[in-house]
Amino acid sequence: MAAPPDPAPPTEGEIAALREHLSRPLPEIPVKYLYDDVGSELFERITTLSAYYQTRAEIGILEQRAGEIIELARPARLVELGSGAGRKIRLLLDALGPAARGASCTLLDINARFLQRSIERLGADYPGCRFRGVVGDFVQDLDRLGPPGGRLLVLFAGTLGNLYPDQRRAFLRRLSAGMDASDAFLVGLDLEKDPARIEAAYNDPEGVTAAFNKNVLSAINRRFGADFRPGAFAHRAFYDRAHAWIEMRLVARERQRVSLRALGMTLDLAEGAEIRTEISCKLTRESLARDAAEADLAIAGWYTDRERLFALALLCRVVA
Ligand code: SAH
Ligand code: AVI
Repeated sequence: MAAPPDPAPPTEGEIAALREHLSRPLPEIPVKYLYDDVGSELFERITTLSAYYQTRAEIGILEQRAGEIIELARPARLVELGSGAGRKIRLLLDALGPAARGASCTLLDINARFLQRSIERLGADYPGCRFRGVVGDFVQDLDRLGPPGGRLLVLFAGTLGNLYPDQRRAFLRRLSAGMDASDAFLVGLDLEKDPARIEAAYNDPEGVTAAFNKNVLSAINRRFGADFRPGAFAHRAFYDRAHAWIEMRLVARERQRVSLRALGMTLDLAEGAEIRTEISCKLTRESLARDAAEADLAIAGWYTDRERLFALALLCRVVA
């Protein structure tokens, strides 16, 4: 895999989408822009924070139950969406045992550098397993994952929750439409819980989540020729009980005008004006089962940690 130029120039579609997001009554930045090289490194630091329980919980579940999951799914191919540093897939490869030799593993991520690095490391550590990297967007590029049959598709970390509920349902329908009865989908879910625990995970005292949030402005500056000043914004993360999601926003510390050259637009922000940069939905077994059923998927396996903070669900297609 050759690394593409950094940053890749924005496509017409990306320019139109960003313009539309920034023109909303509450301006937004699409969540995928959090993951430039700096943002991806910052996310890795978030996973080590004591307040950010999600990664520890999910790895703990995988350490205990990966064998069972593999036994149930019996995959010939692993396909991970949003693979990031590519650490968790190792627990599934380990559970495959000798079958990992001769298996194939496709990783898809929006961040080319992280993807290349994880493919190289995995290739060195799992000889005999064929690794393929796809730089792409899991919302748009599901048709680039190869043909159905014998695949265990995986989306870890609770990344499904970073889609709005209607996007989540559309994603599940599209994913399901490309699956056959021998495919399965393993998805990590951050579960509903005490809002204080959730808010603490997105307001760490170390300030890493704040840096991750503000870095999206630098990513937009580089990619779209904008002149956001990250220091002119404050991090805000709060739980919205009605939607059962936490959201991250950036709050303008002062009145300002931002120019976005590639969009041919300026954005005027009053002091205190906010930009939404992420939602992270918290789910339950019931809410997932409802969304899954609409997509002709059913829960075949449900795995949680002792505190029921996080879950992995194994979904199978229920109609041909
Ligand atoms: N799977 C890793 C990383 C999770 S962070 C873990 O469990 O720790 C979310 C990952 O999804 C990042 O690597 C980010 O680059 C990727 N990502 C976010 N939005 C994406 C999109 N629309 N398409 C593809 N990858 C995306
Ligand atoms: C990747 N995703 C599931 C993380 C989450 O918790 O929604 C991203 C993140 N945002 C702030 N901290 C971590």
